[in-house]
Amino acid sequence: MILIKLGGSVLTNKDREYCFRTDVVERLIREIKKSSAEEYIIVHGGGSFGHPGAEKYDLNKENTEKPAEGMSKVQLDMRRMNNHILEMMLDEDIWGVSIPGGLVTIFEDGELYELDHEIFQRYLSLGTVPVSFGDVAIDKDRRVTICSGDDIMLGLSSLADKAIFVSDVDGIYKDKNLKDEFTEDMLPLEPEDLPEQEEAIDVTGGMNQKVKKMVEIAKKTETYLINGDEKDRLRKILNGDEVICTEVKR
Ligand code: IP8
Repeated sequence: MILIKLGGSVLTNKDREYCFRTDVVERLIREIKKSSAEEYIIVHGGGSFGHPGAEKYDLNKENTEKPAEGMSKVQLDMRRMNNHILEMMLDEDIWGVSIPGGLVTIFEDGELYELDHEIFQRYLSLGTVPVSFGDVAIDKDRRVTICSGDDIMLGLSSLADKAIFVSDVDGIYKDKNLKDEFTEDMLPLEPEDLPEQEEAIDVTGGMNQKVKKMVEIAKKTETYLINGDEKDRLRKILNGDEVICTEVKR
């Protein structure tokens, strides 16, 4: 099974709320369809659907003043985004089924505590493609928190043969150089290592936190970060071909 994370930065226009980069999303779905990948799970991020609301309601902080209102509104935003992606998948005859991240996870003080693998396996065995996504989730300590798509990737990593993160950059840079391989000892990244786009909205933590999670995932399965803005990279890496990317290693 291959895990594919479609990052919010590649799926949406970060400068406009609720705005899909429709051509890019459609192309990425076509690339998955045309690839040789047979069994896979798609996880998508929040981009300009999920992040503005999560930030507004402080859902990623220890205290949020309006947990119920925030949960209800941000949940709805993410489900709208997810429905749209499922519709685009249906147009390509990919039988996606929605598995909201917030309903299959429990968090403890902002960290993933538990993820229900079994539900994903059941849907896979039906021949469907589970499509999970960053969401608002229950937290044992904080009441609510944000479950990022990366948390879902981490929770599913032990089931996967490969985990592919599709972003809008070629890979991870260190000292201004794109790294073919990235290992834990290369952390932390400094501000000059980050592409300018990273300044945009991202409540689920900066690049360092993301890369730390990728290192954790790399302990369980092969882990790659690729640029989804470049045509055919997703299809090629799914086929096992070499592409410009960073492989994160334990
Ligand atoms: O974009 C965040 O998921 P991510 C989801 O994978 C929400 O970090 C609701 C902001």
